[in-house]
Amino acid sequence: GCPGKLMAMAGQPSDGALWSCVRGISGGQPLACLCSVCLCFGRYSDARSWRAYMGMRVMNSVSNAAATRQIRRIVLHSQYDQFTSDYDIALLELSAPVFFNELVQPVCVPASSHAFTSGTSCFVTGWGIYDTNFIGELATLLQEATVNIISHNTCNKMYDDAVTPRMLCAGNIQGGVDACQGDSGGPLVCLERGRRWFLAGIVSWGEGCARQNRPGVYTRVIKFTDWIHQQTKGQV
Ligand code: 4AZ
Repeated sequence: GCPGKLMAMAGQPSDGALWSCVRGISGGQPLACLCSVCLCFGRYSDARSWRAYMGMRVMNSVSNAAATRQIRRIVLHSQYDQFTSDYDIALLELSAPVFFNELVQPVCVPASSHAFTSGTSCFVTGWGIYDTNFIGELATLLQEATVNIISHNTCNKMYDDAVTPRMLCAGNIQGGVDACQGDSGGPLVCLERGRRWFLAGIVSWGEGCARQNRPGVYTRVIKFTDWIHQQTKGQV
């Protein structure tokens, strides 16, 4: 699981994830604060009905969360398309800063010029369906899977050109490893230069789960770097 791998960085305030990245804090696998619009915030867009629970490993064990915050603001991407899943991203602004510790860590937002190389092994985490033989069965403990970045061209061939420039594919061409239903909105993170964790993608869609030639499709975060900075106006 992800939290157990995190390195301790006690007491650093989160007044800027980029600040933290610059300082090289991201030593472990973090939880992402970006979310996909899919199923989530379009239908339930009232910020008052949401909470952010951080540093959790057991699903829904909210009383064990390392930190809890109310949500001040939800920013949906205005170009989100529910039919194609294009622009599948939303931002949640926390009501108050959080202090980083061994369970709560920031993740770097990649520069828009950042290239996540095809073939690189990255990690996706979530409490979604973990066995396609038990459809509907969610995980109790946070799960982590290793998935490889797949080139845009290769992926578009497998998906009949449904993969837009705002999407990034990762998985295992042979099948067997993937994100699945319930993982949506979760982070696809890559350790770059053995040093810092970057948010390469956000779980978005795929044809089934873990099928051969049907890799997971993620929101391509580098396409939203400028949008993220605009929406957060230097707060991040
Ligand atoms: C979903 O429905 C979903 N195999 C998420 C990820 C994938 C497929 C479906 C990728 O939330």
